[in-house]
Amino acid sequence: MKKLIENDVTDERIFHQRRKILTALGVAGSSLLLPDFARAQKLLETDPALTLTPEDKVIGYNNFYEFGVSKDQPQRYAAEFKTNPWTLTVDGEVNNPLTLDWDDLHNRFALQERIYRFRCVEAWSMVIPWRGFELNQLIKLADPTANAKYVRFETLYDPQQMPGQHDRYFGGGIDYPYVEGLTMQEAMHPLTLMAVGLYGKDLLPQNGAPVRLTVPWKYGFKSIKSVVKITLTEQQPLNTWQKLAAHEYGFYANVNPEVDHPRWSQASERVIGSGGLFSVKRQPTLLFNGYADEVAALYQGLDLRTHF
Ligand SMILES: Nc1nc2c(c(=O)[nH]1)N[C@H]1C(S)=C(S)[C@@H](COP(=O)(O)O)O[C@H]1N2
Ligand SMILES: [Mo]
Repeated sequence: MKKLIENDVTDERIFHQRRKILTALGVAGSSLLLPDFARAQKLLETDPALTLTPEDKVIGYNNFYEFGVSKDQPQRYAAEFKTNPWTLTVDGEVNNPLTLDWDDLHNRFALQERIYRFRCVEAWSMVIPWRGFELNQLIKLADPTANAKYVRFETLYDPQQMPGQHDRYFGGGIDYPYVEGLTMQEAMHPLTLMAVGLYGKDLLPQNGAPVRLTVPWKYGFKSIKSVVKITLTEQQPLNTWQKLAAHEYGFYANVNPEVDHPRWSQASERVIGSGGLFSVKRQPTLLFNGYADEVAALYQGLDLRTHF
C-alpha cells in the first residue's frame, strides 16, 4: 500500500492516520482513493471517535437557498452548476491582493482531511470528513494591513445559474449575494477551514463547490458556500441572516446550548442519518459545538448571550 503513495518520505504516523481515515470512509483495502489522499501533504483527524454521517445524507440533505429552500432541492437544482473555471479574489485591507483559480484552490495549499461536527441553527447535526486548507494560509499570503479587523465573504451572484437568485420566492426571499463574516482572530484560527472536498472527493455543487468556508464551532449558516470574494475590512460586515432577522441570527452565531433561538431550543440536536426509518436520535448540543477547548479563549470577556 505504501508504495502507492507518491511521497515516500511520508512518516509512519501520518501513514497510519491516512489508513484510519480510509477505514473511516469505508474504503479500507481499496486503492481507488489513494491518488487523492496522496495529494494531501498533511492529515489531521480532529476527532476520530465521531461517527460519520452517511455520505448520501451529506450530499442530499442541504441548505443552499440559491438552489431552493427545501433540503432536497440543492442536489437537484445545482446538478449543472459550473464550478470550474472559478475565480476567488482576496482584497480590501491587504498589501497583496490575490486572484485564485480552480487549480490554485486545489493545488497551492497544503490540503488536509478533517473530520468536524457540523451543527445547523435549525437544530440538526452531522459529522463530515472535509478536505481543505486553513484559511489563515490564504490570509497570510494576502498580507493583511494593520486595519484588517474582519473578514467578509461573498458567494457567487449568477441568477442565470442560481434559480433562487432569479426568483425571490424560490430563493427564500433573502438578498443575494449571500454574505458572511468573521473576526480576524476567528479567520486565523487553525480550525477555520476553506473546504474543497468531502468524503475524499472534490466538493459537489450542493455542498458549495468549488470552495466553501467551514467553521465547526459556529452554526452552519456561517459556513458560506461557493465563495468568489474575500475582503478584509475594518468594519464588521453585515451578514445575510443578520440583515434578514438580526434578533434571531447574530454576527457570532457560536453554537451554544444555553442561548435559545427565539423560536426554538438549542439545547439538543437531531443527528441526521441516525436511528431508524421513523426516528432520529437526539443528542445534547455542546458549547462551541464541542470545540470549547480550542476556541473559548477567543471570546473571553464577551457576553455570549448578547453577542449571540
Ligand atoms: N451561499 C450559501 N451558503 C450557505 C447557505 C446558503 O443558503 N447559501 N446555507 C448555510 C446553511 S444554513 C447551512 S446549515 C450550511 C449547509 O451546508 P451543507 O449543505 O454542506 O451541509 O451551508 C451554509 N452556507
Ligand atoms: Mo443552517
